[in-house]
Amino acid sequence: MNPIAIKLVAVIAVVAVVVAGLAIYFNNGSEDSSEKEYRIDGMLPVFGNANEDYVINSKDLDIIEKIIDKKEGFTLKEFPYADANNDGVVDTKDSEIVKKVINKEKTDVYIVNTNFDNSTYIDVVHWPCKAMASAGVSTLPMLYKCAGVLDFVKGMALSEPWNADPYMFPMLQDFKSLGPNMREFDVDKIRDLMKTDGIDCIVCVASLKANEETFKDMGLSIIRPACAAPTVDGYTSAMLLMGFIFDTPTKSLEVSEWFQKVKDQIDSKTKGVTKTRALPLTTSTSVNAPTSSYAQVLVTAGGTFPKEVLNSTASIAFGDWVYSMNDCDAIVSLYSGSSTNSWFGKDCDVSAYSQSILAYKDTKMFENNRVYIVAFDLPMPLKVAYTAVALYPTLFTEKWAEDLSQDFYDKFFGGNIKASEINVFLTTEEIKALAKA
Ligand SMILES: [Ca+2]
Ligand SMILES: [Ca+2]
Repeated sequence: MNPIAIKLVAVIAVVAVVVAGLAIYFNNGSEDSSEKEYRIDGMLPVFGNANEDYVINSKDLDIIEKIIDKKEGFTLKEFPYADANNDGVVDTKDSEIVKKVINKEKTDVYIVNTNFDNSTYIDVVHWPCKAMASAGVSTLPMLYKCAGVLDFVKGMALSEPWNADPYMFPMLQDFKSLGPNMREFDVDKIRDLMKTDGIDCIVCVASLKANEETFKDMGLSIIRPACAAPTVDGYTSAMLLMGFIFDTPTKSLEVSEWFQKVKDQIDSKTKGVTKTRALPLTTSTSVNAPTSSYAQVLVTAGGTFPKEVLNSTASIAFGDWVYSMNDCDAIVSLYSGSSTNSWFGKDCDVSAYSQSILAYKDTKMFENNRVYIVAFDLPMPLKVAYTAVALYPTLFTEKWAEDLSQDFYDKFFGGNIKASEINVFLTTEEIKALAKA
């Protein structure tokens, strides 16, 4: 049977169901992700996903039809994501959209976009998308790689020096910038890329300024995934959104579930254990605000913050207070690599990080052998795993994180990375050796 015939059968089946008023199980063709059961803290942030799980499938259609039929317990209030076209009511327009998604037909869908400050808003996407222009913010390529959508990137807005890791992203090294910097796009360059590469969406994190409406008028969809989210919930939402946008959900589901399993291991091992209080650093001279995505990695890894910084919503400059802290157990420095000194290269020169040590080498945490450097550029699930090693060295070993990393690279990055050959985590011992050198 050819694809068109299969689609026709599916449409006829839908009609038959509406007539018979029975639930139906849809076959989504070659994609089996809607049939496998997953258990993940998080959801696909797309309207039409009425049951707020990880996919849009017949279960969502079932809920929408029950709301339309006024079945007891089925209301828009109970299922806010049932309103697929975001017009405030649930009717056949919503079921039509969900049927089109299930049958992989073009339709407009409404997604939840995340702004740079983590606030969200709803926007329309002409689904499914085929190719994207991307902002050059470093967290986006890693998001694409984890979600399995890197191949859909046809161009990027870049700032000099372009910092995409050459080991992790060789395919992104030859792009000419689509705009004046990593967050902005020139209309003419985008128009050219629409012609040459068929891009139909822009994925970004920050404001596109006045250009955003122009791009929408050109027919482009604007997508803002929560690219730095350190929680399973947030990470999953970003992963699933990217998988959904390009109608390639399987890898995004697998990677989300993988992260959930790591989080479950951390939670079960740290249950009942006094939480480690740590200072989150990314640079040598300031502490990240506990509310920031950078710092929240520590919370996902089971830690908390010392009282001196606990209530701060902005980053905090280093001062004498750091050297007189009595209630801080550890320092975790999340340190970014560079294109010329990548954490993912076997030849990574870790002495580049010795400068940051000067800031904290007179602290009690350093004296107590409780400072660590974790590669900021790691995929989020691995960053969380290594942070757990730093926070709870008696519960989690570096070998545990390394074995997890190998499993992750094998499953999601094609298996050509050897976790044992790259040095993405520095213990106090290693840091002290660096400080002496
Ligand atoms: Ca669903
Ligand atoms: Ca509606």
